[in-house]
Amino acid sequence: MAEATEASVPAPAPIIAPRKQRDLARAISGVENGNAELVALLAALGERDPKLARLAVFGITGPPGAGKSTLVDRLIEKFRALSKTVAVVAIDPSSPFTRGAVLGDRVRMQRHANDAGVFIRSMASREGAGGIAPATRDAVALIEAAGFDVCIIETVGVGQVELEIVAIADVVVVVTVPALGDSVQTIKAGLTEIADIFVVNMADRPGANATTVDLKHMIRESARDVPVLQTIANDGTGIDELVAELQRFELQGAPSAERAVRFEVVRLARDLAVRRARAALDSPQAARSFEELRAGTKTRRQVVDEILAVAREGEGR
Ligand SMILES: Nc1nc2c(ncn2[C@@H]2O[C@H](COP(=O)(O)OP(=O)(O)O)[C@@H](O)[C@H]2O)c(=O)[nH]1
Ligand SMILES: [Mg+2]
Repeated sequence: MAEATEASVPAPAPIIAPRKQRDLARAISGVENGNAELVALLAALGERDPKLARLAVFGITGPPGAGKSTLVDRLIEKFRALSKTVAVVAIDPSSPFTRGAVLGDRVRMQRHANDAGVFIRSMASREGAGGIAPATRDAVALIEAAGFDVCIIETVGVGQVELEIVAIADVVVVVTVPALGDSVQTIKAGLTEIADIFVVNMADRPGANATTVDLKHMIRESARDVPVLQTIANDGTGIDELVAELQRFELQGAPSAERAVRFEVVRLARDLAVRRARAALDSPQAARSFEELRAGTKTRRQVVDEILAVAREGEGR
């Protein structure tokens, strides 16, 4: 009896102090604007300590209009019901210069705006300049420092952006919709590689089962164990199953860690190579080579090789 009485008293919903929310929003603006001091501070704090890290980071990606934001809204609701605080970072690749909200997303998630256990932030992506990576990674570090339990990153599945999500998220969910034609050609090959979970949203539309079967077939070929779920984000159908899968992955202890490291190594190596090439282009040797190019005493190929040689000098270090 006593137990029943205790169980009937609802636990207070966990929140993040409004002051902290405001500070978090400011700090994220700081890293977005490249505040050097803040970025250095973050670097000093280091990566997430695997022993301390308790923030679960879920990436949700897929084509525009697939229902990602609607799904995220449902996930917020479920995680709140599980007494978890939730931060959402919506990456908007369509407007590289506008800070602030993607209007539709804001409207869809607005009902959580007064919940102090929820933090919602839109960030611009910087396609061509490292994509989402630097500022988003810092934002996630800040969200973790603020003490959130769950972070959901929504990205539109176009270009490089969705590939970079794997370097940040513990679990990547690829959202798709029933194919209009007779196959799932709409799913880009790259997306099957990064998906930990596939969601066929808009399962209320015709073709959902065929698309699910097609996806399962594709996955069987790739020999990876990727669950394929159906959801109707509009009415909440299938969301419990999605949350269960997300939590199952979480319990396994970030199986995507090795994959994240692989992506990160490639990304950092690329950045390093670009920095060296730029430095080589500004070197005295390059100035001499350009001089000879103008004078017509060296070919373009020779000049490229000379400058590349300068870039390579630093390789051993
Ligand atoms: N019929 C149907 N419509 C949906 C479903 N999920 C989302 N939508 C609608 O699809 C539109 C795009 O959703 P949105 O969440 O903004 O997609 P996003 O661009 O992927 O973030 C909205 O009008 C939603 O109401 C669903 O499961 N079934
Ligand atoms: Mg959206």
